[in-house]
Amino acid sequence: MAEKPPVVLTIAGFDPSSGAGVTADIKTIAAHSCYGVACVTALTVQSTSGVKRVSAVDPALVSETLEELAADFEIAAVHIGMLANGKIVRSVADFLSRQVTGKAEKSERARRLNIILDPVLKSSSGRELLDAAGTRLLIGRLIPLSDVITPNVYEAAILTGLKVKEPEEMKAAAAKLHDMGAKAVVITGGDLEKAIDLLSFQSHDGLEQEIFKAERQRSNSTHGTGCAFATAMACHLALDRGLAEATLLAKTYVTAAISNGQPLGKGVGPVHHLYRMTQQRRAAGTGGESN
Ligand code: PXL
Repeated sequence: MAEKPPVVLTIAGFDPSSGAGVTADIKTIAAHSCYGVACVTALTVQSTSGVKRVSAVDPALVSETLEELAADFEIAAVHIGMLANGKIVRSVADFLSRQVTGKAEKSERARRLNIILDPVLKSSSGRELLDAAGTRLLIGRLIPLSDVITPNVYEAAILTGLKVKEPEEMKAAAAKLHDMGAKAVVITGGDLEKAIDLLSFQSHDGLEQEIFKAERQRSNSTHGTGCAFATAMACHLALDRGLAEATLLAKTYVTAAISNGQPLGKGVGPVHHLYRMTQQRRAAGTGGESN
């Protein structure tokens, strides 16, 4: 019988243009040969030209969905994206606390739950995707519960109150996030002049900080890069890869998803989450793209 794929749960908003949010995350999860399940936290009205409206889901619906999924599947990793408001953050934090305690009490063979938090605060078009109460609770409850947090430089600045642009500032912000309870931090700097990501974690030897560099790409297919990066990290951890390897592979995936982006929509187009399928079709000689 075929081996079972790891199950990756995404807790995120719905972007109907599928560049970001749960539908994009499911594509990313499928691209990594994992099985994706999703809990929707908010509906948004948006297209490639930006977010027009946000409507949060009933927090009780979020709690029930999460419990239903956890009762049915053995979840290997959780990706957390847009949460909209404080009540939803509380539902998610309560659920994850129960899961983490439950796993610790179960037999030592119970799979560990990898929790990846992408602290989504605003859309790139400037729309608020988490309210002030939500941000406070995310800091107080979700950061300490998570195994990895993946803020971009803007989110790292808001969460820490520090200026975050240069590599040295990224290192200082990561250190502050550790003081706030973060176990491992990846600050993504795709918007910087040199696309730099910083991985920071505590090891037996103390604080380890590693810079990952890539050339900044001039592309209009960048909608959903943050969601794709964090979800790819969740998949690699679900597949038992280490932190540094997961970071490198997730960065490579996002870079390729940007460079293979197709000109869809009138605004900032989506990354191509499933670019590997086209490559496989080309390699098999069955075509793929029309060009
Ligand atoms: O990229 C952040 C993001 C995450 N999740 C949803 C979004 C956005 C940005 O628009 O709409 C649902």
